[in-house]
Formats: sequence, C-alpha cells, structure tokens
Amino acid sequence: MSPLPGVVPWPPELAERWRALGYWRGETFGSMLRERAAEHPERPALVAPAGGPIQDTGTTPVGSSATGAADARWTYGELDERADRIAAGLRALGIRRRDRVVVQLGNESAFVETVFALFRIGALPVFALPPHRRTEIASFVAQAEAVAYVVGGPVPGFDPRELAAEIQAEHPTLRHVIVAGDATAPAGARHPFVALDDLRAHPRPYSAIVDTPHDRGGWAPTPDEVAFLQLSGGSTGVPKLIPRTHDEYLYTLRRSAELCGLTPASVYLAALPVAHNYPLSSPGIMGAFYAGARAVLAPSPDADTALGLVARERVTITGVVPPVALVWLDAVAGGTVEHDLSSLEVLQVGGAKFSAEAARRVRPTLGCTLQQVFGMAEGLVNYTRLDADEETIVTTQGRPMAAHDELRVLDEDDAPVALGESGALLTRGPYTIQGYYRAEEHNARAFTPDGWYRTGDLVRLTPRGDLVVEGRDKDQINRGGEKIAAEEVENHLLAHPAVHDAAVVAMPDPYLGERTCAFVVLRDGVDPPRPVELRRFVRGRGLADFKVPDRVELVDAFPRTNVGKVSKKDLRLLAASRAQAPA
Ligand code: AMP
Ligand code: DBH
Repeated sequence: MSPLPGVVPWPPELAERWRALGYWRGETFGSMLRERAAEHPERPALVAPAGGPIQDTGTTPVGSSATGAADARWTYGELDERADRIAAGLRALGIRRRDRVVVQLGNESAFVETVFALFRIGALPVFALPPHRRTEIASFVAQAEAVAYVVGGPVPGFDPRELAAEIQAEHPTLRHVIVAGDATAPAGARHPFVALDDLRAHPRPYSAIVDTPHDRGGWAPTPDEVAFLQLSGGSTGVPKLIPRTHDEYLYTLRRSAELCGLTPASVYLAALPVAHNYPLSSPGIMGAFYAGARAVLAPSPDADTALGLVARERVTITGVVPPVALVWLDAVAGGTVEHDLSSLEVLQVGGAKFSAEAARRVRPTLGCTLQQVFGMAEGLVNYTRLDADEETIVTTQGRPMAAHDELRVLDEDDAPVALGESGALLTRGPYTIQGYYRAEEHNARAFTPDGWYRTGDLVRLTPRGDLVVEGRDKDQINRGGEKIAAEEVENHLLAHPAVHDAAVVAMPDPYLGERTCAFVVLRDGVDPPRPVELRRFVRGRGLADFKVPDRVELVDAFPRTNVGKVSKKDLRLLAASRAQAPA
C-alpha cells in the first residue's frame, strides 16, 4: 500500500537496514495482542478503576485523592476479545483502515480496548490528552481530517459531549462521536452519538470477519504502516502530529521492556495520563503488554491514590514526572502516606529534568532503583541502565536505548562541539520519525536534509556516553513535564483587543521546574485589563488549563537583541526576578 499522504516515508534502504539488523520484526499491535492472548489467555493484563479517571489532572498531582475502587480486571484473553468486538463495531460504523480517530480518554479501561480495536482495523488513533479543550481538539480534527472522536463521560466543569457536538458542527469530516459512558447527545447535535457499549456488543468479533492478523484482503494493517498519531509538545502555534509505525514502535516496546527489567511477573502502574508517549511506551502500558506483564491504571498521580495502588496491586515499576516524584518523596519521608512499597523495584522519572539533589533521595526514601528517562514522542528515548552506578543514575538522563541511535551535539553554526561541551542535540535512528504529519514547511526546519531530527534540547555527553540535559533552544516551556509552545499562548493573548504584543517565557519554580510568565505590551489608549482578566481571556479561548499563563506582567516594551528581535533571554531573567513576587 502506498504511504499515507502527508507522512514522510522511511527511505527504503533504511527500512531494509532496520529489518536486516533485527529492529523491525514485522509485528503489529493487532498481532502482538493476539499472540499474547493465545499464549496466556488467563493471565491478568489490565487493572483499571471502576470510577473512571479524574480528568483535568494533566501530569501534575491533584489535591484530592481518588476513591474509585479498581474494578476492571481483564485477562489477556478478555482484552483481546473486547478489542475484537469493538473493532467489528467500528467497522460496522464504517470506520476503515487509515481513517483517523481522535481519542480523548483518561486512565480508564476504555482507553485500552478502544485503541487496540482501532489498531486492529488499521484506523489511526490521534492521542489527545485529558486536559485538551476546544482549540486543541479542533486542531487535531482538522489536521487529521478525523472521522470520529472518542470521549469519556462528564467530569466536574467539563462535558466532553458538548465539546464533541460543537466540534462536529464545525468539522464535516467528523461523522461519529463515540462515548465511553452515557452517549446522550446534547440538544442540537448534528448526529446521534454512539455508545462504546453498543460497539462492544457487536454480534461477531472482528477476527470472525477477518481471519489473519496480516490478512491479504487489506483489512488489517501491515507492520510498515502508521499505527497512530502522537502529539508533539511543539514550539509552534499548534501541536504537530507525529506518525509512528507498528514496526518501529513495537521495537521501542520490546527494547524498553528489556531495559526496564520487565518480566511476565512485572506490574506497571500508569500514574500519568496513558495517552502520553511516556506512560504509553517507555515502557508504559504497551511495554507491559508486550512483556506479558500486568498494567494498572491510576486515576490520579496523587501520593495516596498512586502509592495506595502500588501497595494493593504489588506494583513493581512506575513512571512519573519530577513534580510527582517530589510529592511522593515528601509524602513518604514525612509520613503523610503510609503504604507498603516493598514491591516497588523501579521508579522512573522523566519528561523534564530531575535534579540530582532530588534524585539522590529516591533510593533511601522509597527503597527502589531510580531510572531517569529522557524521551520524546518523535522517537529517541534514553534510559539510565538499572545496573548503572548510583552516581550515573542520579546525575545523567541516561543513554539511547538502541545501539544504532545516532547523536550529534552541535553549536549554533551546526558544527560539532568539543566532547563534553553543551550543544543542540540532533538524532536519527531506527525509531525516530522522518517528519511530522502534513507539516512540510515545519519539517524543513525540524529535520536536516539527511534525516537528522533537531530535538531542540541542549545536552552534553559525558566521557562514558551518557547524556545530561542542560536546557533547551526551542521556544517552549516545560511545566513539570507538560510542554507549552510559547507561540501558541502568545497567539491567544494577541487575540485580545487590548494586547499589542505578547511574549511568553519560562520562570523558575521549585516544584514544577518551570512555570509560564507572559509579558504583555498593551495598545495605546486602551483601558488596561488586569493580568487576571488576560488569564481569564486565554482560558476562555478553550485550551488546556496548563497553558494558561501562571503570571501576566504588563510592560511598556520588550527588551531587544542587537538585531532588534525580542530578547527572550532577557525576559526569562526578568521573569526569574519577579517569580518570587506575589502574582
Ligand atoms: P515531546 O517532544 O513533546 O514528546 O517532549 C519531549 C521533550 O521533553 C524533550 O525533547 C525534552 O525537551 C523534554 N524531556 C523529556 N524527558 C526529559 C528529561 N528526563 N530531562 C529533561 N527534559 C526532558
Ligand atoms: O517527555 C516526553 O515526551 C517523554 C519522556 C519520557 C517521552 O515521550 C518518553 C519518555 O517516551
């Protein structure tokens, strides 16, 4: 089959190389789950809370703890059967191979069965995150020309069904809204909504319609096809979509499972929203399934909920972002939560830089091994090795997982820095993408002509080949692991009638690492809005809450560089000096 339009295909000689070297083994998600279910149908695959997820937590902890008992307990056989029924239901709706489907579900069992169903029919999930709102979802639907949008039930302050009806009214490609829960459509909705329960009740499983995982009739995807579209944290106006193929992504699961020490006896706890690349694949729930292990979905990363699940489910490994790790360390050290953590072997921390100081507390406080993870949805993932010495574990962000991951550390003129010096990281290898989806112009900047991806991260390499993340040269804020493109927020501020210019930068935060500070120049002669009104205005534009500027500063003009550009460097210094002052 010809490649999906808008996807930069792997050059054939490289694809051949990754196959010859054994990275790509001709697996698909559909065949993987089918094989596991055939090998050990009775083995537990998934534990998920009955009450559904607490939405809108982003990747940072919420104050309250969840009460939902973990109810769904599915074996591999059951998961496979459920995915198969839903796949048949999706097909009966008319959803076809290569169709794009925006999935916005939290840490609930519906996420897992739905994405496996989509994989099985070769439709591509677009992995929206729970905090995303109108502008993000509309942009994903438009970029992907999505035919369906899968949502969960309402949460306090947000009914995704209302959003779905609104989006559907504006996007004619969006034929179906599928609800994991009560599928009553709001009054005035263009079409009736479909309940996931009804899809699951399909009389014939998909495998009865289509028999082989790689069937010749073109009903199931081949390993070289794009399996899904992941989101980029981005540095541009709207998040870019990242096409990942079955073959290369399944390699990342296989290798991650190995480097994270997964065995069939392992229990992985997803404490962050599972749609994110990290809890999905590093090793994440998908790595756990690959290894025939068990995945547990936590409805929230707060210490009591997540650590309570560690104790109850005998969790062996989990992955969090630095602020969550800090909360857990403090909760355990301070005795505010007292759960039995003796099963926990590995705590992964990644998504943003974890300070060496905090890293040193992990083993003595939690009694487990720390694994730092420096990854990106575009591909490259680095892990500290579980058997590395403690100093390497606490002071580096690991080394690439594949022997054939190539790294370059370059200065501002794209010349290699001296070994050990800090510079911009470029990479290519057996699972790093060749380009974003439908983004020709952006790809020309983000990739070199010979296929290197410019990560936008500033790193240095230690003499032993480990990476230390030193900063960033992309215009992005990393708010405790949640990435915010400055330009995206600036565009929303510029839409305010009183705003003449806006510049968004990071300001240091002891807990999140960074928060956002928006500097705003007002138009002459306007009635000046208060900072809080500008924040409210941005929120009212319908975007994820974590993107609303934490602080807004009104200034008369921006500092400029020699060539007259806004000096974000100076603004960051200014933001840092004001970070202590009351907002
Ligand atoms: P994304 O491209 O949205 O998937 O985000 C990936 C980015 O997150 C990387 O390019 C880094 O900027 C950041 N990141 C991920 N893990 C780490 C880490 N352990 N330390 C520092 N930054 C990280
Ligand atoms: O931040 C990330 O995107 C990330 C972090 C750790 C990631 O994509 C991953 C591991 O796979």
